[in-house]
Amino acid sequence: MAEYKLAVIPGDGVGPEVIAEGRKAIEAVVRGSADLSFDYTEFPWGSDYYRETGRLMPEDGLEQLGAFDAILFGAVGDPQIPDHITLNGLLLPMRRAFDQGVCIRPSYLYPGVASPLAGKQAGEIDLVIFRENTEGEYAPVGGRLYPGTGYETVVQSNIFTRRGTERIIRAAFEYCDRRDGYNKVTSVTKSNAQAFGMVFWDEVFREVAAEYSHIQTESLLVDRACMDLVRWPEDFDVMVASNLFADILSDIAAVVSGSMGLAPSANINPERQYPSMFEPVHGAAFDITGKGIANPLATVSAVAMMLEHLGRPQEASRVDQAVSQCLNERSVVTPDLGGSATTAQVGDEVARLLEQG
Ligand code: GGG
Repeated sequence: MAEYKLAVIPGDGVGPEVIAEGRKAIEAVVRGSADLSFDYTEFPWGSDYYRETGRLMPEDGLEQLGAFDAILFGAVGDPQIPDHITLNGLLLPMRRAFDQGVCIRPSYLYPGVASPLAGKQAGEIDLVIFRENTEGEYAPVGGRLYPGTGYETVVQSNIFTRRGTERIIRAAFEYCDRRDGYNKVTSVTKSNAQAFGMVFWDEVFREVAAEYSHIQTESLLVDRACMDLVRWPEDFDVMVASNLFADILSDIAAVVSGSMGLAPSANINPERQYPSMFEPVHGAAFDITGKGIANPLATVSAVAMMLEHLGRPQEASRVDQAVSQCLNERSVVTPDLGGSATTAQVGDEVARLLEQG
């Protein structure tokens, strides 16, 4: 019997609503499996915790999380607290402390889901974005001098290390190599303007690409990549980009594939020295918090990515199939997909499909 220790951080906004449904999917998988169990520990961290304690998580929060096999995370963000405080107090420290340098964000146009782009058929959009996840534009390096004066000076530095850059690019090629039907890796930078970090990124991309000469490669400037993701998303297999660029590109990829509510992500520590973290790409979504209409399928798909990472590919595939079937049947889908089901009804439907096999 394999028992995994799972840290669950529902977080803010719709986070607790979608995490509850992710847990239903895990429990349905466990019920259908003779040799799998999860021991959950839920942490009440996030913006309410900040209001009570002045911190998004306790001082030893990362130390506590370090003992788990994986982390399932909901969302962070609060209308009353500046976003740079919430993000830097919980989500980004986890990604950095656990060296989760490889963020994987798949986008797929499922049967039953309409793309906002005219004429796109199911399966036509099928791409995976590899996001460098611990450095780049998100590095907490900078400072502010003479605030409030006419001499106010602000520095925000991008950091690109050879280890981090090579690791994410190599992960993108390895994934492309493994995945049936994929044969192209597209690197996205802005090296015409960012003449240090991104010229370096382009060089590392060429070096790593040379080891995978059977895979097609392409280097695009980020403005061109954004245009192409909207007009020709079917042209992409794997995209690899810096922390900020890949974050933006993955939002575009999610909406052209039908909904932000379908986009999962895995924040992977490839060396498996620390727990990896699994979350929906979407944030706290204040506009729909408490209404019970958030789409939980991004979280359910993140659960599938977690099962795959934990070495349970069959269970992962069962969860993916349940998501696909739920979308294809279209009878129980949330309003973002044109339905009228609640978050809990979709979670129940996925659990039913999983149990029905
Ligand atoms: N579940 C993801 C989440 O809470 N996202 C909030 C956010 O602002 N994320 C920015 C990022 O992932 O870089």
